[in-house]
Amino acid sequence: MDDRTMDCSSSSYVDSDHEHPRSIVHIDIDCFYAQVEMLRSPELRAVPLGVQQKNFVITSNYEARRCGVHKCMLVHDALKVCPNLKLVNGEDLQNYRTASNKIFELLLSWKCPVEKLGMDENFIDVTKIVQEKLKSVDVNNLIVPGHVYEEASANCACGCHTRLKLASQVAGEMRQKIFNELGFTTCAGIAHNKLLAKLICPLHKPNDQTTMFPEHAEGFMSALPSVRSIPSIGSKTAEALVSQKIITVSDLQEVPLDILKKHFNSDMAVRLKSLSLGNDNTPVKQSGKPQSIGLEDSFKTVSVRSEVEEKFSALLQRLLVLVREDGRIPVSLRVTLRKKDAKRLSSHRESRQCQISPSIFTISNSTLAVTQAGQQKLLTIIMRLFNKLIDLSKPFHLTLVGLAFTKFQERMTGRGSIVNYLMNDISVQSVLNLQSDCDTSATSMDYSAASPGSSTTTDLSDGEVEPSPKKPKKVNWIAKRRCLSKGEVASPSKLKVGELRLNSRELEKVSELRLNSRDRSLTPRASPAKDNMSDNSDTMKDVAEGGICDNCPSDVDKEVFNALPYEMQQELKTMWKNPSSSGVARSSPRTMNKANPNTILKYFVPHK
Ligand code: DCP
Ligand code: MG
Ligand code: MG
Repeated sequence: MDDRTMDCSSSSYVDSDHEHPRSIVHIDIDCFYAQVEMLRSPELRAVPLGVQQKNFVITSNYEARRCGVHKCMLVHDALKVCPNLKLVNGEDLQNYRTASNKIFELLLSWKCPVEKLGMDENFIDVTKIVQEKLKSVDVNNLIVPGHVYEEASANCACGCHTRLKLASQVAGEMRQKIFNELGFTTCAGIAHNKLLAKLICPLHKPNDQTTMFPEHAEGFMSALPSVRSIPSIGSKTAEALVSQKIITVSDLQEVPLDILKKHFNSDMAVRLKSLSLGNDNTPVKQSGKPQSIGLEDSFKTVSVRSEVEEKFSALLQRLLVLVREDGRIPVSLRVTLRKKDAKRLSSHRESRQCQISPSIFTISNSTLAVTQAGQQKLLTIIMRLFNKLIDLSKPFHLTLVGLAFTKFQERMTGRGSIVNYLMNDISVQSVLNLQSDCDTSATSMDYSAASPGSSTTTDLSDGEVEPSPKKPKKVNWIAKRRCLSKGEVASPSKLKVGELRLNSRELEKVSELRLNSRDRSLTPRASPAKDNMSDNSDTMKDVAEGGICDNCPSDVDKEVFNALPYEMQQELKTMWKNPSSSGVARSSPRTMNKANPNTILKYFVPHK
């Protein structure tokens, strides 16, 4: 099949004036949860398998489907049609999420936009890859893997047939790689837009793919039985359409736009019409990390506080696993309840959220973690939010509890981040723990405190939220330094190696350092005349206040220096006295080469 048009030079293919310029792949994993279970326990491959949540078989392997078990079937009914159905519990979504993320990450390796849709679907815009391929392939002999939806009737002048054939090959490569590296079989749809790619994806299930050329779009759409078959038409829009006797997609194709505009706003009417004809210009939006990470548990009814606490505790355990995988530090927590209204015989949801201290979380070996005490603290916060939502003096009936972390503090990583320094150098942890330890007790020097009992305790009693991490209290460095300076200098031996707590206030201290360095540079860079440190006496002078910064260079911000822990001050002093001994010349930190150690000095650089 040669669909090469007369003017299909390579360059004309990439012309954005093309009528059908894009090549979109939609990939859906076959019987996703069931495949995850079969990959974990290969013996399940040979038997009809159902994945159970509550009383439902939410999915099943194809062996079970052949026996008549279908998605979202009642367990009772599934066992009737398939008595030897093996059931596994699928209520813990952790393994499914992990698999989903691995598939997404693998697709990213093609370096084109990937949009994740739910757990087991991804859109990939392969337009650019196809453009590249066009430069090197013989377009006369292209083989299309899998199926083609109807044979191509006529060549499209824009050259899309060739592009879609190449896109189909890319889809085949992607599916093969997913199988080779992760073991999952998949289906794919290949078309010139997202709508069609998604709709044709399941036409040949399992483990196959389907390509559609644009001229078949309208005919394909007209055969869809219900307007709900169009993914972006939700229940409310469908209801509104049905109320106008627009039931099938064919009805929608035929109804005059003017009539539609009487019932929907103009943009919506045009969009509905367009979708019915198989047109969809929405881009593949690169997926990032989710805005919130949450879990819910529904049940018949819970009316006792202690039971609610148990539910939340179990939910929290599972949620923390997800947060650890995500890697971001949560700073906001939301509690959701579904209350049964006995009078109205209906249920409704209510939520309450509050900010939480990032210091509840620890980073150990680059992994986010929460200590037992931290977990207890979170549970306390959760139950306080619960108390705000429920009047405990009256009976209550809940049918769902939910927990979600809704805002996150990005962990600062990368070569330029001070976190690198902090993560590598034990002594710096005292800086980070300074505030909470001082606040807790002036004598407490237990820096192992990934510190449950520290001042980071979320106090919801007053206005129910902690001070916002975005607007931290101004930290009085001098006061904190005093807390440390009573001969109770932070001892590295008391620090837990690798455990690092960064909260926003602590990070702000770091930025304060940087800000100060901008105005009164700690580095001699701003003071070229003092670059030569061979004669310390010229460049250092005593500081009366506190008697701490003796022999500091004159261009050093004393306040900042005094607020540093003892070890760090010593390190700095040693370097100032003898720059070569530490391998860090007292020239600009920016000029340090790779051989130089990771030192706090390199973070004292004025921002440009
Ligand atoms: N799922 C769910 N609840 C539903 C439908 C699905 O929890 N009502 C879960 C189980 C599925 C997964 O989402 O494995 C993906 O949904 P799909 O619709 O893609 O179904 P499958 O991947 O299981 O099967 P298929 O081979 O038809 O894609
Ligand atoms: Mg699927
Ligand atoms: Mg799916």
